[in-house]
Formats: sequence, C-alpha cells, structure tokens
Amino acid sequence: MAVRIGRAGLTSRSGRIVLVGTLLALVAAGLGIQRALGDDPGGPGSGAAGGPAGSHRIVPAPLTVTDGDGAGYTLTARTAISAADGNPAARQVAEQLAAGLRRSTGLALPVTDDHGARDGIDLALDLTLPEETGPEGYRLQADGHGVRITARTEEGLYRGTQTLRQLLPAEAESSTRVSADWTVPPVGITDRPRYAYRGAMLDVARHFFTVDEVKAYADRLSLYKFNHLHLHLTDDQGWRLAVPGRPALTGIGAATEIGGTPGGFYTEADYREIVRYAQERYLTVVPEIDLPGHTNAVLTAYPELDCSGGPAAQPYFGNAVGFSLICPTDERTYAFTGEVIAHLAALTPGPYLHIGGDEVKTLAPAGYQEFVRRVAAQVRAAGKIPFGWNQTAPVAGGDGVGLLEFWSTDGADARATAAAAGRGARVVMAPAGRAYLDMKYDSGTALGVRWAGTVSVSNAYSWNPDTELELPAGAVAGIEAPLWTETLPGLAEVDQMALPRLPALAEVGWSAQSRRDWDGFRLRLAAQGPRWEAAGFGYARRPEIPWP
Ligand code: TNX
Repeated sequence: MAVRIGRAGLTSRSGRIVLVGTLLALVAAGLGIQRALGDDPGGPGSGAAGGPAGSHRIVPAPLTVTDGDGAGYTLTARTAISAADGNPAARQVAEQLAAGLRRSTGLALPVTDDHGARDGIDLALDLTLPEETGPEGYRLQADGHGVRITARTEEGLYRGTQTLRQLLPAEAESSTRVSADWTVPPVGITDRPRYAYRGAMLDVARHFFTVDEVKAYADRLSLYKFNHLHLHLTDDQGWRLAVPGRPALTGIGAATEIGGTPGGFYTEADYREIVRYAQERYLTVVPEIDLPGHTNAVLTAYPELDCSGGPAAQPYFGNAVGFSLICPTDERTYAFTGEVIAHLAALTPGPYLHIGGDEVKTLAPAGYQEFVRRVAAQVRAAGKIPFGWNQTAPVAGGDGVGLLEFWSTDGADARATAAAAGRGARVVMAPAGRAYLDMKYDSGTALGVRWAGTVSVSNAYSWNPDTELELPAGAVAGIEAPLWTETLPGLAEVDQMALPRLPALAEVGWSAQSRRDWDGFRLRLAAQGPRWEAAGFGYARRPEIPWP
C-alpha cells in the first residue's frame, strides 16, 4: 500500500488553500469543457456511419489485415482458451485474457493445455515463424472454428491477445457482466512493431499517484502495446521512493506535492508491486531519479547536500523549473547518488535507469558534464544502462549515457544528440510539441500547459520519429509519451490528457510508416471511445475525431 502523508506541517503556509481552490476550479472547468465538446454531434467526418469493419479498427494498426470468409468465431459456454503446452508464461497470458473476458462475458472460459484439438482460442509458441517476427510479433487467425494466436515468444502472444480484445465488441471491456454478440470477425493478421522501445512516462513527483493509480495507467498502456513504463520518481516538489538508511527522503522529502496537498511515496513493497504488475503486462519499468537539478525535495531532507549558499531549501508547491541543484563538488552527493542508484537498480529488473539531467540552470557546462559522467558511471557499476534527457547528450555514447530522450522542440541539442548517436548512444524520440501529453489540445483546454505549443490529436499522430533529427541509421530506439502532472492531480485528469493522444503515439511507435494515415486513424480511434466508456475510462471527446 502506498503511503499518503498527512497535512501536518503544511497548514501554516499561506497560499495553499488558494492554490488548491484554483486547481479544483481549473479541473472542473476542464471537465465541463470536454463534456460540452462531447455534446456536439457534428464535427468533421461524423458522417462515416459505423466506421471501418471490426477487423480494420485495430489501434495501433497491424502490419497486415486480411479479411476471411464466413461468420467468424463466437465465444460460447463451450469456448476454452488453450496455452502453449506446459509453458507457464504462455499460460499466464491465457489466464489474463480469460480473466478479462470472464468479467464482461460471464462465460466460463477455462484455460487448458490441450491446444489444437477443440474449438476455442489457442495461444501457441511457434519458432518456425519467420525470424523477422521478432520477440513482439504475432499472427492471429480467426475463422468459424476459433482464434489461433502464434508467436515466437510469450510476449508476442501477449501483444496478440491485445489485438484480440479489439476484435471483440466494445462491451468486452466492461468490468461487469453484459450481454453482447461475442463474435470475432474472420480475419488473418500478421503484426510486429516498428520500434523496440515504446514508452510512456508518468510524473508521480509533481502530484503523487498511488500504486492503484499507476496500475490503472499501466492498463491503458498495455491495451495499445506500449512496452516501457517510465516513472519520474523525484522532483523539486517531492521524492517518491523509500531508500534504506535515508529516512528523511520520505519523512520530509515526500511530504509535499504541487498545490500544497499531501504527497506520498512508494515503499519497497509498493515499488516491487508496480514492477510485478507491469511485468505481467509486458511493460518494463524505467525509474527516473532526476539529477542534479529538480532536487529541491532532496535538499529539504538533506540540507548538507546544498552548497548554493542561499537560504535553506523549503518545501516547494509551485511549478517553476531549473532553480535547484544538488552540490556537484561535495563527495557526500556522490555517496548519496551511489546509494540511491544501487538500491533502485537492485529493485529494477529492466535494463535502464534514468538520471534526468534536464533544466539545470545554475551550473556551468564543465561542472554539469563532470557530474553526469560520474553518476552515469554509478549506473553502469550498478549494472544498468544510463538514460538521460537530451541535455546529457555531450556525455552520451561510449561508456557514458547510453540512451537519450529527445524532448527539445527548438532544435536545442539536435547536433549534440546526433554526435552522441555517432558515438553509439541510442535515442528515444519524445519531442514536446508532438509527444507531451501535458500540452493543451488547443487554447480552450483548461488542463495542461502550453510552453511547447498546443498538441492536437493530429499533431500527436502526424510525424515520423526517423526523420525528426538527422541521425545515423538505426539510432532511433523508439518513442515515448511523457505526462507531466503539474496541473493533473489525479487519474481523472490524466485520462483527459492521455486519451485519445496516447493511442496516437502508440501507433507512431508500433505501426509501419506506410500503414499510417491520419484519415484512417481518426476513424479507427473513434471506435476506441465506446471501449473506454465500457471500461470506465475518462477521455476527451476531441472534435477532430468522429466519435460514434
Ligand atoms: C519540462 S521535459 C520539463 C519538466 C516539466 C515539463 C512540463 C523535461 C525534461 N523537463 O520538468 O514538468 O517541461 O511540460
């Protein structure tokens, strides 16, 4: 269970009530506006009655979709789900599919080992599939006898089950029993991702999100075949991870969040539970400890790591950036970062540990680069690949930062990033003007910010990660959709910003460029609305999309 911290010690700050009140008003206004837009039945393309057939509504678009003959396969009381014989991970994938579909269909859907013999849904590992299928690719065949998903790995089977969900009617997403025609249309699909890295970042520092809220976000990601969940665990407004031997990090550093409401943190058990839940959905957790800036919360907990010479750091409830700095010239800083990194690396099965590196306004380049070099070495010593925002590009490549997250919109660091790629660093594209889910959709959006401009659904969709920068072939590892939460206190607000742009970015990362076009995408995206309604997810009914 995540720990929420009480208000003790915060009540004396004048301005807190006003801030909270303003935030609530903004949120209320935001919801009102989205609802008003949703009431408008018109909007471009709304004449597309019914939209594309079920097999052509999949988001992200599969590589190939071929319609079959006949009526398809209807799930009934006799339907079983069989998993690749004796493979426990494949069985787990089958159990997850069954659990989801049992809730909505009320069917028994037993999971069995004896695949092939009877009608039903069959998940089979098949190493004779072409090697280019890769670890995440799959084939799906549906006809009158059943549905067969084959893949080279359990992960591929899992991605295939997410496609199968979308082949069923929207009601399949309901968490309670409903009646519907549970028919999968006759179809043959071959699929595999364009990029190996498809991430989404949730900022749990500006506002704290409970373990259950993080899990709920992971649910949304897995639907659209994301495979990395980046958690921005620390910032000026709060530190969200318990670290042994550093009690003040959580005792003091975690107490706050933006607006002055109580913060919170993850215990070791909480963090392990997030990792486990994500793993079950084939999402790799990428933890971020933002250094050396964005460290005000650390400095309130350990004032000896502050050498700015200014007044002692105080809890920060606002949303300015770039003002804090952990002392880069004091060895106690590296003892601290070493402990935190070693602990986090031990808890994290994935290969990456993100060290931030963004927006340090109070340190000259030489000192900054020396700091990042030392911390990157600590990450390597802990057995992980250092990941950093594009400001770390001068120290990326070789044995420095191994993966860069490119978020710049004004060309800053474009050349340094290309040079780093030339030294072997790989790049995750997250240009703020396309991929930042905290940007307003348009000037009328109440939630969010707009320093990188407004990001409509079409802006989020219509770009090519391979051609944003001039990089050596193969340098782009993939894409990420960051969601900063300065203006987003909870899951309801997160959903308003993430849906429907998250699936747009999912398709940028998964689908071949040749399979993508905005006119087709908006029709397929429209078909997701009823699915979110059945699942109980909020979303912004943007007028660009011809929602049914
Ligand atoms: C820039 S993007 C930041 C964050 C803010 C965000 C708000 C990046 C690496 N740094 O600190 O939360 O803008 O959109």
